[in-house]
Amino acid sequence: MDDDDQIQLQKLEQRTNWDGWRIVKYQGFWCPLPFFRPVLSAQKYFKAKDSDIILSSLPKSGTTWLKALTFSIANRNIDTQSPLLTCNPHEVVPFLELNLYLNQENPDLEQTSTPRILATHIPFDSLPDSIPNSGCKIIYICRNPMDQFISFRHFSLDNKFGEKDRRAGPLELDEAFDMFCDGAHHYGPFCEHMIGYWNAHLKNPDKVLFLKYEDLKDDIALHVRKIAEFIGCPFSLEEEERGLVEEISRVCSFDNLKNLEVNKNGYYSVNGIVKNSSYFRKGEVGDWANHLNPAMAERMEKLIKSKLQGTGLTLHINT
Ligand code: PAP
Repeated sequence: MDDDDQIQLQKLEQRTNWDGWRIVKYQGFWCPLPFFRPVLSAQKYFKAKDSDIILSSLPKSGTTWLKALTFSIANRNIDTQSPLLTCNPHEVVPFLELNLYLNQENPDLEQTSTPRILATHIPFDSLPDSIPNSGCKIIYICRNPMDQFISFRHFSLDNKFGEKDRRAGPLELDEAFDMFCDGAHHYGPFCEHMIGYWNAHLKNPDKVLFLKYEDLKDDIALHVRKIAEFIGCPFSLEEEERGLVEEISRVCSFDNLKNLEVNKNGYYSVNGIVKNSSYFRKGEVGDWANHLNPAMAERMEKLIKSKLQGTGLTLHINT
């Protein structure tokens, strides 16, 4: 981080997230401190190409699944040659701020094969300018915030992920939920994150595809076709007839990915070591009900209702 960035950081509000990570409020969102400098670098240096596909999400909203699907759809390689059989989807589709810009200020991304499929958790309004301003495509996925919160809680507590950056022990569930509802969490506030991409989708649906985890769970084949059309490579009649849509859906399914050797016993490096298995916990809709009480759910429902009022965005929160 150069001196200007240091000075900027010193002026920003900081808090400790419920999991012990420091988070810093930057451009209206809570950026995990270890990714602050990488976010600045990505904003400064990343040059999107018209052919790029950017996958965006809040953590634990279906990113891993979306990476596997988009990679398979764009490359049509789901046979024995697919890298997904031997690599975690996060290795196949890197994040801007968590991988590419983490250790390098301005990495050379020119050699990456086309289309470049890259991911980020950065909110729409804070994306590097070249993303909204180029012809590249953005695919956003969101999820019931209660499931997302519970998923993140398991992930963060089960892993040594970012241990060196944790400044405190984790808070109890109810205190953590309070912070989450207040929007103080990784890349939060969650409603604003979703609304940013939702408005961008409404403004330009050919540029931003807006997906919901629960809808993919409900009908994956429909969404595989939708993603293919959106990125400009719809399935041909021949591909449809040989069952490619179903095969991509199967290869990228929770059960298939979870049971691959690499995802059972492998590790992924992102500001620390993460067990690949922790990206495949339950993969269900509505697991929040096993952890949050009805009063918490009611609070969340009210919050979402008031925040999303007038936006036209609805979430699957009662399933
Ligand atoms: P990330 O943001 O850290 O990459 P992300 O992939 O968005 O995480 O979220 C992980 C969640 O997606 C986990 O949910 P859970 O904790 O409620 O189980 C994980 O199980 C789920 N998941 C991962 N892969 C798939 C898949 N192929 N199909 C459905 N759900 C999946």
